[in-house]
Amino acid sequence: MVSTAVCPGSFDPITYGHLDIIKRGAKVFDEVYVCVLHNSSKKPLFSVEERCELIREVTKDIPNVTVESYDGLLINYAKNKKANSILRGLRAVSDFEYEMQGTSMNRVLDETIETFFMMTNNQYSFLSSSIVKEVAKYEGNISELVPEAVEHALKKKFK
Ligand code: COD
Repeated sequence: MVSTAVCPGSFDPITYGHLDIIKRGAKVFDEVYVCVLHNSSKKPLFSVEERCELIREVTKDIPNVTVESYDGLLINYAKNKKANSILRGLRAVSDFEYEMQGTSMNRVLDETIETFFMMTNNQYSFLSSSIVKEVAKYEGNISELVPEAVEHALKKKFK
């Protein structure tokens, strides 16, 4: 059986923390669909198309990764792709409650799709898209936090 995972998120924008999870996921699963979805509690800086383009750019060397967006429920996207897994990253205890709620909801919607969590790489445990945007806004150095293409895109946004 082919193992197919969806790696969902807002990715506004993608950081080295996200990229680390995607790269490690691509070693574990046969196929990984990175999907940009709407998080109703967030107001994005980048459009869905911009976010997808940036993810495509920084994952272009990983052959089993496909980047798409979906306007709807994550679980429906996963079913459309015949994915048997959802892959999420965990940074700290603070992530746990949110992940627990989302995972339980998704299981109610479809109990056949399992959610897997990968612990963050220690190096990126503090890293979030929000913190990157804040540092970029005030012209701080973000070169250690995001790939070059994302750094350029952020600089352009805040010019
Ligand atoms: N290290 C490791 N992992 C990280 C790091 C880091 N430094 N930074 C982020 N991550 C992980 C996050 O823990 C998460 O697993 C993933 O990367 C994506 O993170 P974000 O912040 O870009 O994405 P979220 O959490 O906003 O994504 C939420 C969804 C958009 C997936 C969710 O809202 C959703 O499923 N929306 C569609 C509607 C739906 O189906 N709702 C019902 C289910 S909740």
